[in-house]
Amino acid sequence: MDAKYLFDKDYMADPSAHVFNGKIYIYPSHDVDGGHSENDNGDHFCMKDYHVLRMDSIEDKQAVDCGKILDLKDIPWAKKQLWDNDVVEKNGKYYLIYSGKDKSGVFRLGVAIADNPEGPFIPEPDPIRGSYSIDPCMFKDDDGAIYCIFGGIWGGQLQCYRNNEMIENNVLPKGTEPCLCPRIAKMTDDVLQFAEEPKEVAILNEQGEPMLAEDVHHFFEASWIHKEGNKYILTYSTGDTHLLCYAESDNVYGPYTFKGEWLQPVVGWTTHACVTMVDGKRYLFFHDSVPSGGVTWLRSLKVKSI
Ligand code: FUB
Repeated sequence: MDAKYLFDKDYMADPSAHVFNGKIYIYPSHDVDGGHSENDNGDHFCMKDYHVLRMDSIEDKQAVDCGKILDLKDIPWAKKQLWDNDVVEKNGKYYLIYSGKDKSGVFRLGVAIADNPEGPFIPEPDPIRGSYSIDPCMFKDDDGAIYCIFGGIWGGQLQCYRNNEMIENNVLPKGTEPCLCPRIAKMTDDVLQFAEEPKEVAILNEQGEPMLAEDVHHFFEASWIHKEGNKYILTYSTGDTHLLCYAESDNVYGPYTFKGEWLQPVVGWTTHACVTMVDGKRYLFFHDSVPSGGVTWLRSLKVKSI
């Protein structure tokens, strides 16, 4: 399938797509124009709610908006910037994990729960204990274990943490230092907390050496794990080099070895995608800013087969 836009009624981005009950559900960020100028902190991404979109078939011309499923004003701990989210199903309940800034301006991850994939989702009163940064992906392994993979640098604040502790020194690795990599933590049985301290997921280059900060394929944000056979495949964005890459591992915790690029730079600063199997075929759900005329914070959803 060639690339097609999925939803022309509104600006949405950062898709997480899943097949639930035979239908395709897409959980995007809901872009808005909040009047902020573009900066490295990402203040121009000032989203205030989430919607879920549905497709009965991947051949549908457009996805249907099932409506708002969570609003910033209903989340007791969050103050602003509802960024990327993902949903995982367990025992007939649906858990939406999302990133948002708390009242002190620190990104945390929150959980909201629903009885069906179309919500509404009821938020937990507090963020996940020990959570930080952005872009959670909820990966359910074949044995039912659920993992949260997360993290993003610059405005995503990952560089402000070492060994899961917030550090004073907000400095990124440079040049020949290894790049910062995403974090992973297994979730508790009730999917409400981390069951373990998050660990760094190593990404190696094609030579099996740690991916360097200066490498065009360095990790930036938007991690997504899916599994094909026994291989775990990590998709991620390189941010300031604007590529969408993938790396493979035999172990969900990594290390992951770089294998290639899913996408060349799109129109708009960010690139962010998920890989979802639908009817046995692999699809890339992603976004670009073509319909808004290149406005980085007003993005539109797309899908194509890969
Ligand atoms: O949507 C806000 C941020 O932009 C996401 O968290 C990043 O992955 C980038 O797409």
